[in-house]
Amino acid sequence: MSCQSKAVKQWVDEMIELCQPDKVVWLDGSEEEKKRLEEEALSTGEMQLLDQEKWPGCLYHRTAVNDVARVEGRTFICTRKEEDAGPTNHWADPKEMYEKLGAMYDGVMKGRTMYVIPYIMGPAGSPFSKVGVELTDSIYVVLNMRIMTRMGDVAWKQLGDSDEFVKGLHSKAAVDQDKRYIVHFPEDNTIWSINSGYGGNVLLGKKCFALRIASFQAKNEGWMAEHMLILGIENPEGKTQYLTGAFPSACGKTNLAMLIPPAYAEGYKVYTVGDDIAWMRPDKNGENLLAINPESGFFGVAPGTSMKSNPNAMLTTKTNTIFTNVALTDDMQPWWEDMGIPAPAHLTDWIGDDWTPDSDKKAAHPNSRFTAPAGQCPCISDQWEDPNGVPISAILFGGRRAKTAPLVYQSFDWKHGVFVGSTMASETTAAAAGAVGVVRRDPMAMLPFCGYNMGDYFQHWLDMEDKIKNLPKIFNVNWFRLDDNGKFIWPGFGDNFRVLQWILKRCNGEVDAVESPIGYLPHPEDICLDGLDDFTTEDVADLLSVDIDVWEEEIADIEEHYKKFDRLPQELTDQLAAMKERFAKLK
Ligand code: GTP
Ligand code: SPV
Ligand code: MN
Repeated sequence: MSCQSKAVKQWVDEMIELCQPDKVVWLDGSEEEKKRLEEEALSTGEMQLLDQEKWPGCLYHRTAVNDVARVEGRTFICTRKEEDAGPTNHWADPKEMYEKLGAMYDGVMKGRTMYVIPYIMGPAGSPFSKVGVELTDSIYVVLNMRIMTRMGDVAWKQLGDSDEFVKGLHSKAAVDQDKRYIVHFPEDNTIWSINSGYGGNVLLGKKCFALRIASFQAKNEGWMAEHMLILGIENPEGKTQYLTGAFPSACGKTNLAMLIPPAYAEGYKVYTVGDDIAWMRPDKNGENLLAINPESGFFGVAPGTSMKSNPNAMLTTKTNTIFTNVALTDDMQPWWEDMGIPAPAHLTDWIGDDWTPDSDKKAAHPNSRFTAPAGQCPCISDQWEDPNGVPISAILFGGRRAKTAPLVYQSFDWKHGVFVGSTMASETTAAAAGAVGVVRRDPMAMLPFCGYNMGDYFQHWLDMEDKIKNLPKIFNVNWFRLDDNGKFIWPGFGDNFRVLQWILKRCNGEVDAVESPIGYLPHPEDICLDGLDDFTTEDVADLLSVDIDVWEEEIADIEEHYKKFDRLPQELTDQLAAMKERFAKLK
């Protein structure tokens, strides 16, 4: 099967004329093709082979030192009208942007090969799924897209002769950070990316398509594209319930999606459906909200991943995985901080320099990543490729909050849940360029990923209420409260199951809760602590405390936050006023 779409062929011809590659390769997704590309990337030094006995099929790659994370300041949403991108997105006139970048793409692939990558976001044949084509001059991108998406002939088959596909153009160009642009034209289903070779900037199926373009499509078509993990929890009776969670980048989605329940929870199993992105839509009868994972791999944060913190991720990455910007041992094994393996006497760090344990720099970049096939995950759900998706019982919001947010609370209802999501905040991480550890409001973890006006996005969330009979319950979680010494209070990771269990009990009407001004809180004794030796119900009570003075500041900050939006739904302003009143009553 090759490309049957006239629209694809015509567009590829135009882009060839623009970029002037020496060679054009249409990819089919076969094993033979993969081998050929790997060999080429190894021969040029673009990739390195890891120890094939210990890490079969695994490759290593370093990006340019200036190119290690998404660049939100250089990410644009180019709608015809500026107000449709909204005040929280960078906007430029599409005509001007096409001209400006067109000049940069002019002849950029001279002396290079252009790879044509057809791919599907979503399982083949699913009514949720959508086709994209990415043109790139990077073999690294091809090999990653091969893991992260259903790539090759399967996508031409899905597309047929249709002209409905997302056009993605990528060139590393000179990897010049001053000329780096990640640009979306939602009204044209088009993405142009230039001067980067890193993750979310260049794997165009991921954040660019599956969130920015897809969120725009979803709003127009009545569904949701969200920055969410999806997991299933099977109880000892064999019943499985699913939940999704939106946490900002590097705030624990991959870890939660793969958690192993503590020993006390015998008979419970947690299954991963997705670790980063969820596409959700009501079923035909409007009974349930169904979710799929549009990706087929994990592009996960390496540092901190160990057999202790996330054994499922460690086992997933033992074979057929690409490691980017981690450190290398002298015998060609990947290494990163908190991998659970003591640092060897000598490493080559992510920059390519010599590194010893007394060095004051990190050996692996804090945003170094693994790209691993989802199917290799020991706890992958047997529903993960279900074309119809899985029904969602609960939606979690969360982030890194040192003080304010309690361990968990439940929203009063859907509208209040949308309010909770719209006010989400987190301390920034290394996943995006810029300062780390600054509190930033990141509604629904979508601020960097919404392809249209955020006010309209909130309205879209509010509108979903009438389309779903069994609405998922909405919760907020925070694994990251700190004690006075700056240490995490909550053990986190597998022990987060204790919180998930309370959440499911709430969904099933099996436990009551305490009403507070911010939502329903658990009775501290309803968070099971079996097997947690150093942790008492008083400690839980402490983690669940809602400090009135801190929340007064929080309310003032939310008021400032809301001023940033030009199309904020009245409903959310009303929700804020109602919360303020609930606090006032306590005084
Ligand atoms: P993206 O891939 O950027 O979207 O990140 P993510 O949301 O999938 O985050 P991930 O699970 O990779 O976790 C990021 C960091 O948070 C890692 O360093 C983890 O070790 C740490 N982390 C995850 N869960 C917990 C937790 O429950 N407690 C604590 N203290 N840290 C956690
Ligand atoms: C994130 O930053 O949320 C990621 C990594 O998942 S990237 O693909 O670079 O966006
Ligand atoms: Mn992410």
